[in-house]
Amino acid sequence: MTRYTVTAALPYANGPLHLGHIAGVYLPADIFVRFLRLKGEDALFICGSDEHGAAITLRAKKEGVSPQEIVDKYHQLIESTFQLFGISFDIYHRTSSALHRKVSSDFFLTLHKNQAFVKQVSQQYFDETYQQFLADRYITGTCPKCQNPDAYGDQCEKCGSDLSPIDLINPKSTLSGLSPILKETSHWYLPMGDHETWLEPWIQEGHLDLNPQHNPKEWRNQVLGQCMSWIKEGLKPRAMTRDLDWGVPVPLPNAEGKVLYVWLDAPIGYISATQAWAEKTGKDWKPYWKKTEGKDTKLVHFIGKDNIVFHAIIFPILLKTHGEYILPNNVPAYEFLNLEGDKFSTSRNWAVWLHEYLEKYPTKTDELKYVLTSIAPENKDSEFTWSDYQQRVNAELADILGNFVNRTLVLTHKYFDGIVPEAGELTEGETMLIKRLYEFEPRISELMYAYKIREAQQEMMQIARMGNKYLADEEPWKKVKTHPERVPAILNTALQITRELARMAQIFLPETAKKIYGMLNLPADSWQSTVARLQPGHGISPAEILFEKITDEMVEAERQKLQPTEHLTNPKFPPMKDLISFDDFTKMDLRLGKVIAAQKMENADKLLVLTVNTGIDERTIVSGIALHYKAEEIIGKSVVVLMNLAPRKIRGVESHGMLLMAENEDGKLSALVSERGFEEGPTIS
Ligand code: B3M
Ligand code: ZN
Repeated sequence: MTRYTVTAALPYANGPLHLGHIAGVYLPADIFVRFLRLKGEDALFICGSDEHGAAITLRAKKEGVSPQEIVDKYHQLIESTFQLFGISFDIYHRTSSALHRKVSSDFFLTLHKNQAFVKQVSQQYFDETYQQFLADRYITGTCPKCQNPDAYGDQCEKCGSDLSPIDLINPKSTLSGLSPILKETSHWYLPMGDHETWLEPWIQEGHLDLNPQHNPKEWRNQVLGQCMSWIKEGLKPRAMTRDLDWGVPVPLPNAEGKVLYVWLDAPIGYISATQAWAEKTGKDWKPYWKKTEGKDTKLVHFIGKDNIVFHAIIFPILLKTHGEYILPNNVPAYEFLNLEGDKFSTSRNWAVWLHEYLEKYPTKTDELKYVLTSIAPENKDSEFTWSDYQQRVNAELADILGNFVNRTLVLTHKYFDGIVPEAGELTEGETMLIKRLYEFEPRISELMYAYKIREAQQEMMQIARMGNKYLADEEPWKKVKTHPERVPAILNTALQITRELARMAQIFLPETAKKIYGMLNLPADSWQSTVARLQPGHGISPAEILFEKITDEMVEAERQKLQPTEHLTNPKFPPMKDLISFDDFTKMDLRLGKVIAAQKMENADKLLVLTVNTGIDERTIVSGIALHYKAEEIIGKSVVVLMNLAPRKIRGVESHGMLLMAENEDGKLSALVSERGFEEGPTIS
């Protein structure tokens, strides 16, 4: 038995999960762990929410709430979605917990004691309006490598280059949209270049496991390739701290206002999550992480390809420098899944959200798992389309797997009252077929140990295909009349195939496997030895349909639902902002008010000071319309007023609310005055 610590990348708690996340991390990790457990390995499956970093604080700013509210909301949604989908984590933890703060602070202190960092003063971009340093996603600009105008301070999502804010051409603050200034600040840097000498051979060969039964020969090509190209370019020092007020505070003197870089604390989140699991279960966490207690433990990180450097280079440097920890045995990274011809995009609303799918189709989890594994982006990007989903469910799951199981069970009931018949004498073909049947498990196991999960699932389907073809060739429904003596052997054989199919399906299609075992009236089998044969005389339960066909209507409805917001743009106008909820909208109190007095603000070209009768009060509103309306022109007009905008002082005059105006292409403004005789006075709109 081998001990495995399997981690799945901690999702940022800043939005719901979509199918891209699932296909390229969580589902393959879950299948792998289910496999290890059935093989009798000691596997611990770790995940949790990543609740720090700019991904969270910027989302909070966008939604107008605190970072804590953001992580609480999305942590809950993500955790319950995983649970409904049947992802079998041993723990789903979170990095905003007190335990994580302690574990990551202690880890940092040990690194500091071991002289892992170099403290350096440098000039960094600073937003004067917001009084904040701008790292990572707080700054955007043009990528120096591919000219993408929307590259982030840490990375260009278009060409995948790793960037630093200083590299950006024409940098702009994400907070104010303005050009930043440079200001001095100090940070703790990880001199990654110092580690190249051991990293390179370790990545190339150091992880090789000499027991071929238990391990892949090597890391995936794209992981090796990415690591080698990083090392070839020369690893640069990287700051491991940030000037932010959200995160794990740097546990050193004179570090006020500084927190750990999210990519330092997040992987340590795997360790704190393991400790939380140990506390909960009364088990020991150390064998899953520490060299002394678990020197043969295999640490495996399932991740997306954009996380490779953090898991295959930076985290191993940290683990090794700390000194007490094992290093990863493998880092199976996935390429990206696309959706109906385009990239998944939260901001453009081009996504299939898992929680919405589960809400609508709560019983179709295995269908989705099957499709996502069939198209898993193991070696290259792949694509999800609804028609492909329909095709795979209908033509493969329903017509092959479901059909085979159903025919076998229905015929057993029909001809033998639901009692497994004696096999009697098998033909040569049947003896061969049974032999082949029990060769699937070792083959699937080998593929699974090599992280070839997509191929492993194809092998499982081969069992169903074999069974389906066998029944079609033998035609027991005809032989019952022509050669009735053959029928017991045929159905006995088909039932043995069904049981083996259920045994293999447990890792890919857990709900389906459960149903088949239920119909066979058997407890689930492990994968540790050849499965016991179904004994003659054993009574089975009634047959039920495993998979409903996916209708054209469902496919059409799902396609219709995908409405990218980008189709609503026109270069003449600014793009539409992110969607808001109906609740957000109803927070605005909009009314018609009548302008009863107006005068130009002194020394301000653009401002008028208005007095508006709103029906419930007369209020002062400072409005920037002086270039479009003369004071006397607007007096007496009815205008739409945003009533509950927080008061604001403009040039010393307190303004209560705002007038709604329309703006044309040339920037000309027009007051929105109502028609239909509502002009006379204040009205609720
Ligand atoms: N939160 C980044 C991502 O979702 C990230 C992974 C952390 S794993 C320690 O791409
Ligand atoms: Zn680029």
